[in-house]
Amino acid sequence: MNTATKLSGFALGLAAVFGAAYGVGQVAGPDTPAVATRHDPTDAGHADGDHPTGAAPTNHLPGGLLVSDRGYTMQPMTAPAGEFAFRITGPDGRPVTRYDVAHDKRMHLIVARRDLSGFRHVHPELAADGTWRVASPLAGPGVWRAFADFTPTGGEPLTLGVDVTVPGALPARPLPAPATSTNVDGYTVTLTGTPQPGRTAELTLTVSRDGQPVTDLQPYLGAYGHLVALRQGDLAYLHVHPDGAPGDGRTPAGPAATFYAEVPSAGSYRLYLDFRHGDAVHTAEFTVVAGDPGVPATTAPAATTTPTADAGHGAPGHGHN
Ligand SMILES: [Cu+2]
Repeated sequence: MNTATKLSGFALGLAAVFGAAYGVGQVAGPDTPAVATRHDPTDAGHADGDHPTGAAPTNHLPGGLLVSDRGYTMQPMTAPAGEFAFRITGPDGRPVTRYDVAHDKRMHLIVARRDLSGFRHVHPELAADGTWRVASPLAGPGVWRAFADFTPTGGEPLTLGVDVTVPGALPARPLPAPATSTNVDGYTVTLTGTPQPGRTAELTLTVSRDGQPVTDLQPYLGAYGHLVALRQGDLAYLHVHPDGAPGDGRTPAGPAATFYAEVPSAGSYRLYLDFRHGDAVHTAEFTVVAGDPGVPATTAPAATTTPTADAGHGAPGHGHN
């Protein structure tokens, strides 16, 4: 019963990701590498001549949008209740068992619901057969996006994403309004700086508690903070790099942590700052809007279908009516 439910959820997830490839997901179980065998990395539909055969065909995309990229495929596995399991298969079709350490870990698993709620960042354990397992971070029903952020030994850093459905009612949860201050676990975190489409922007997050700056942040994943950004609409996953590292002689342990972020387009993003203090990891979340919110992220379809509809569409998220 549980297995059947999970299989169903897996197929639904693939349908959302692949659209036309739904048939593949429908017949494939999590243990069947059907996706890998249907997606030769060298032929990924790039007839436009942009990429020589065999070169990384999807380098221009933000991370996390693909379940299979450059020959590597993320495959959720059936798992006991309360556990989340997956594996990564490599260009040879076999599970990858060797990974480089990046940000202190060999695998970063990030999950969020499609509505950008429920963010978790966890670190699974690798079994000898290439299966990654972790206590399930999927906190309740909904369609979740699970991102595997890793570097296969001998390969480039990669973030793959897959949809996973947890059955049950999903209450509508609109994206929280943009804000520059938020509270979490008794801490107040403020954000200065705004992401800019197509270029690097400096973002500084400042942590205080009870009105006092926190100056004894604890290192977490090799930094005084770890920042992930997800784009509303498709959950593109953005790496955000910290400025400085603990022990480098110039990076203070708070109250501020600085990051350099480049977002690929105008639009709304949810930022998730993980920081460690009091021997616990806390996550502060912010909604930010990059660029002119009145400009649709994708202008071409609107322009061709509603050529005179430019006026009166200044509201965010409304390309046309
Ligand atoms: Cu991590």
